[in-house]
Amino acid sequence: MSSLQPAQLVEQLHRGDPRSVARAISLVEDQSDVGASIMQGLDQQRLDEALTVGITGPPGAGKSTLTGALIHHLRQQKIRVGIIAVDPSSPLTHGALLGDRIRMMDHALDQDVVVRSMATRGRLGGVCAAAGAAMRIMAASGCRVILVETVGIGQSEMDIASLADITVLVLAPGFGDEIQAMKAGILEVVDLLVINKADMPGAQKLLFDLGKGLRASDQVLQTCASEKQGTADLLTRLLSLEKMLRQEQKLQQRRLCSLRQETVDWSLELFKKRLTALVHAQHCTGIDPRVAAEQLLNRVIPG
Ligand SMILES: Nc1nc2c(ncn2[C@@H]2O[C@H](COP(=O)(O)OP(=O)(O)O)[C@@H](O)[C@H]2O)c(=O)[nH]1
Ligand SMILES: [Mg+2]
Repeated sequence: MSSLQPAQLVEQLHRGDPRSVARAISLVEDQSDVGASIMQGLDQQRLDEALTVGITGPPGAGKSTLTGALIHHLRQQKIRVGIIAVDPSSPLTHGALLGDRIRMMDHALDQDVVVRSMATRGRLGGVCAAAGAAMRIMAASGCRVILVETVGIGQSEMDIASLADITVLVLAPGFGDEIQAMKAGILEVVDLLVINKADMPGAQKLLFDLGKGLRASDQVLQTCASEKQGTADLLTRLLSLEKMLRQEQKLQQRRLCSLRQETVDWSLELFKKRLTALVHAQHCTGIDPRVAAEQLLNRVIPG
């Protein structure tokens, strides 16, 4: 497999071969030149047709369970689905967060459920860049819907989730502190708010507490993901939102915006690598680092 030419790899992933999908994503993550040429060879029509959905929210709110339910409904409709789980906190849980649940739900042998975990090892910017590529690779492999689960409610997790076409925020009763910490600004980039664990006491109070942060146009949905209650409705809403965004040309705008953001992320990633090498190769004795940085940057991007 390692000796495979980019064109062959692209051909195999276009046929839906899961190993080629995994390999292509790894090559992009490793910032290899092969990765870059793979990205240029992807079937544009499939990229256009796919829908990406970012699912974010505090740990324990039920994102993975909800993702599992969505996979179930999508597979019932014979729709091929991709799942990307981004875990910013710990490389140790690599693959475990979502993988366990997927296995539990018997999708492990299903060739039309493509799963990928991405651990950040403290470099969220890098994952941000690679996550977009992973979404496109899955789309090119025939995934009609790609779900991206991010753990956490910080700005960086939101950045990743909002690379997707549609962003869903999952909350649950009992997460009052997280919600207080998160409120400012985050609801603005969310398309759909899901109050999960609607079977638990406090769901109504949560809705009430959120009230002030919500706009009249905000879509709020209550689910009980563990019982797959309300989750088919969530899928219906996602697909009708997609339809609306396409009709109003808004999907195109969102994608353009995401591509720009990814370009910034990639530039920073590649820049950092080259810059570090350059600085270490220089004999800059006695210059204040702040001044040295300014001089160096002026050579690349005059301010
Ligand atoms: N009561 C109840 N529990 C749920 C529901 N959805 C998920 N859970 C449970 O909540 C816990 C955390 O769910 P998980 O999907 O791993 O959350 P994540 O960290 O956001 O991905 C698990 O024990 C789930 O079984 C729900 O709708 N109702
Ligand atoms: Mg999870």
